[in-house]
Amino acid sequence: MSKGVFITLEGTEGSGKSTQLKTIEQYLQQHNRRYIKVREPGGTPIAEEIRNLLKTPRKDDAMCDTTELLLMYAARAQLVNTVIKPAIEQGVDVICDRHDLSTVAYQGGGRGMDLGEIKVISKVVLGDFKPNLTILLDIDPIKGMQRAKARGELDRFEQSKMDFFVRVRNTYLECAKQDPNIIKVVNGDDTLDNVSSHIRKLLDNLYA
Ligand code: T5A
Repeated sequence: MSKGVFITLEGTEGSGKSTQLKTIEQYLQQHNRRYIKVREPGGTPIAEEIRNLLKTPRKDDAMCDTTELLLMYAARAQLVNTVIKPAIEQGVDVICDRHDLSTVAYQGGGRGMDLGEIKVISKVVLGDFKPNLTILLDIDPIKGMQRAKARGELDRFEQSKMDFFVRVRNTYLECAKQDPNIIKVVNGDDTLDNVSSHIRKLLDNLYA
């Protein structure tokens, strides 16, 4: 039996990842692929509890950067080992809303944590496991945050200052330059139809 394909969606807040996840689902349904969809941080009961810890702002105990980093990887270890890898082994495709590249962009670029140290932890958690395709939805973070704000209350990350999101975006784009075979940049500021059609072309190439 052939293995499943691992597709990840990345981008700053409001870039349209959740929206475009539906495009990928439709594509996989039309092509009779078996698939599951998950999100990071989260995707299992334990990892969803960690997600709550990570996203909830609290005044009594501000989370330090190292805790944030290690919680991201704790959630990822749980999801990858108990859900993603078993699915892929059984020939089921996996669509994941955010994955390891988010840590490089947010904790590395955004928080300014040491990228070499992040790589070491990533290696411990993931080994050589990586996506077959990463779709990076790129948008000016000012526009992305306007979309996110229109949805209502902001979480702990969304309360960050704009220069944080600018660093996150720049790190994403730098990573895409370094790994152009896997990370494909899509303009997230285009019309919904154009973004979807770009993603469908990327999927045509992936499954060709
Ligand atoms: N994080 C995560 C880290 O710091 N390190 C890590 O390792 C990981 C894994 C997760 C947070 O955790 C951080 C990053 C995040 O801050 P989350 O709730 O999962 O939190 O946050 P996001 O993934 O950023 O989710 P968002 O919902 O904010 O962004 P999306 O999914 O990219 O945006 P989406 O699709 O919900 O769209 C937002 C709005 O824009 C509209 C949609 O209808 C929606 O209203 N929209 C468009 N409007 C016009 N034109 C388009 N092309 C549009 N596309 C979408």
